[in-house]
Amino acid sequence: MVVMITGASSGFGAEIARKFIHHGHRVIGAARRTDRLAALADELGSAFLPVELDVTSKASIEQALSALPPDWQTIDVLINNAGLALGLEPAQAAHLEDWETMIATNCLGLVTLTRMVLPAMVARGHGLVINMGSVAGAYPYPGGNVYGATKAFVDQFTLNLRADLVGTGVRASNIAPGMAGGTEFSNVRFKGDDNSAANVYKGTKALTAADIAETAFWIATLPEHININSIEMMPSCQGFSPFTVKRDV
Ligand code: NDP
Ligand code: 8X3
Repeated sequence: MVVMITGASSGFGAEIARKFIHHGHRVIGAARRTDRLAALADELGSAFLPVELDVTSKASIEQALSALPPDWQTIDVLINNAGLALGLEPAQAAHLEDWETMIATNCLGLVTLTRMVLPAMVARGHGLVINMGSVAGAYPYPGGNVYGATKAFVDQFTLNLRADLVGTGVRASNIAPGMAGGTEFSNVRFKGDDNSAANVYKGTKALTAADIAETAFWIATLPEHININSIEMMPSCQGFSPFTVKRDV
């Protein structure tokens, strides 16, 4: 299979690339940081094709897809993994630019690339789109405001893809992980405040990128008559918040 993975320069994306390549598949690894992609290419060899891509730019997506070498143009699996959370402030204090970047990356970037890759999958009667959602798309938490809303979008977009693609041979799945450590997610969220980022995982046994890679690989290697619509997964140490109750006492 040829698997295109966005956000392959770090975290889940890099580990998903390793997983598929170790099982004999080829991976187009896309991200903005080409130095990271080059290091991964050194590690993984010719089965890994590094591609510079900014999902927030339609022109960048078009350029990346049109520049694929002929024997890499048949994308069997698209894994829309690139994404980010920025900030944890309450809505009334959050930065609008952070909200714009999250929507541009997690929503607009994901649908743009999907729209460009889908027609060839449908024409071939074969393909799979895996979108990276989050438990934040299903459960609210303080400061989750727009990040959670973008992941709810990813969840519903995936289900609506299913509605459109039924009978075409093209499948769509949403993976919604809870807290996962060992990636740059929290470093990005806290904008380089690595102490705050590390504190998120203190005393926990969080999910790992390898756990997510295992799940993505499982979904992609099931027989084609099976479509996993959505998988929600958490580390055993994570649960649900109680409702907030403001009492006037
Ligand atoms: P990382 O920060 O380690 O990886 C994020 C990846 O997204 C990087 O490779 C980054 O590459 C890429 N990316 C960000 N913006 C863009 C862009 N504009 N264009 C192309 N690539 C971009 O985080 P994770 O691996 O933890 O997260 C991966 C996905 O999983 C995200 O969608 C995240 O929301 C989701 N998720 C994470 C969880 C967690 O707890 N870690 C839990 C649930 C979901 P580069 O900067 O080089 O462009
Ligand atoms: C990442 C998990 O709980 O930080 O999507 O939102 S969480």
